[in-house]
Amino acid sequence: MKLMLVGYGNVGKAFRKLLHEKKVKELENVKIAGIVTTRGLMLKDQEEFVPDKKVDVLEALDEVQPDVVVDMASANYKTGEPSLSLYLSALKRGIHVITTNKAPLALKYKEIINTAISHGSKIFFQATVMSGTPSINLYRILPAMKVRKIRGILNGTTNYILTRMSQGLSFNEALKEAQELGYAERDPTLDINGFDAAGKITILSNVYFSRYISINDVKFEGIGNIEIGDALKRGNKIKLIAYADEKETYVKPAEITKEDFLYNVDGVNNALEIESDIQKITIVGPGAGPLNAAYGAFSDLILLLRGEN
Ligand code: 80F
Repeated sequence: MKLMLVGYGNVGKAFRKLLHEKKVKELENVKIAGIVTTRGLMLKDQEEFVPDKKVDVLEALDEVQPDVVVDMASANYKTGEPSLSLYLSALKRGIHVITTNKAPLALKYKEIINTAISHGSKIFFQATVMSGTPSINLYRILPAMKVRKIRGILNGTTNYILTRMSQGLSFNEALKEAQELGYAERDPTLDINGFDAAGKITILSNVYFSRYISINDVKFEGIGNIEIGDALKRGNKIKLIAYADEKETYVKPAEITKEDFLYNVDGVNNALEIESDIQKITIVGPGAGPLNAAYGAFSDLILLLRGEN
């Protein structure tokens, strides 16, 4: 089975490493046949990226003819391109797609899913929400549950910044740390202004409520001018909260009291609270980080090879 990796930054490199280091039986016949970035296509599987051809992602698809595309390229929330065209083209040819890139799904979820269904191909996207902490893939194992609402912390960078600010760092110092740790988007304003969390709650709404909304339907605020001092004096914390039910979807900062389970979700951790007709489920784990995001895609690859839908 041939893989084509798209994007070879923090997450792409961690994914390649996992693929080589984890000795998993399902992966015995899997190989990387190409890696494509803005710099071109490399047809070898080696750590140092040295492009063999100056082609874009669609040309690379023709050149490599993979069985699976693993998209770990930066998010383009304006158009979703070039990843959006890549997914549609791949899925139409029966090539499966695994992605950590939220933008195409946050913009054109319905089109992508319907293309996959009508061509018998699959798209897996656990890493787009909470990285390697199951959120999308959690839904697979909750059959027939009627979800009423979901609420959580879905951006690692902003939660890390808010936590470090409560420990005395300035906003800029905390952001710098988050960037050094590989949590932030290439353009960190996507984290700070709430866009990344809005993309994630859009994807979750589509999965958990079959709503087929786009990020353009979601109201969001970020933490750009956040003041946390007063909340801290009251013994509370500010968190960037994402919320969705069957009618409403939003992201905004909120003051959280000690009684709320989200109060103790600090640093790069993210959390999701799912309320349903059967029970309430909460899940907490790292929401960002190169290894964590790569693991989301890696676990998807194994599920795909096991024949999961
Ligand atoms: P990084 O900027 O390191 O690498 C991006 C790569 O994409 C580069 O190799 C670049 O050349 C390539 N690329 C960009 N445009 C391209 C194009 N048109 N054609 C081909 N290649 C192109 O980015 P990361 O950190 O490696 O992230 C990669 C993707 O994973 C992005 O879509 C992220 O949104 C996504 N992701 C990253 C996470 C992380 O922790 C986490 C999950 C998904 O919660 C948070 O704080 C979030 N900021 C992170 S969530 N790094």
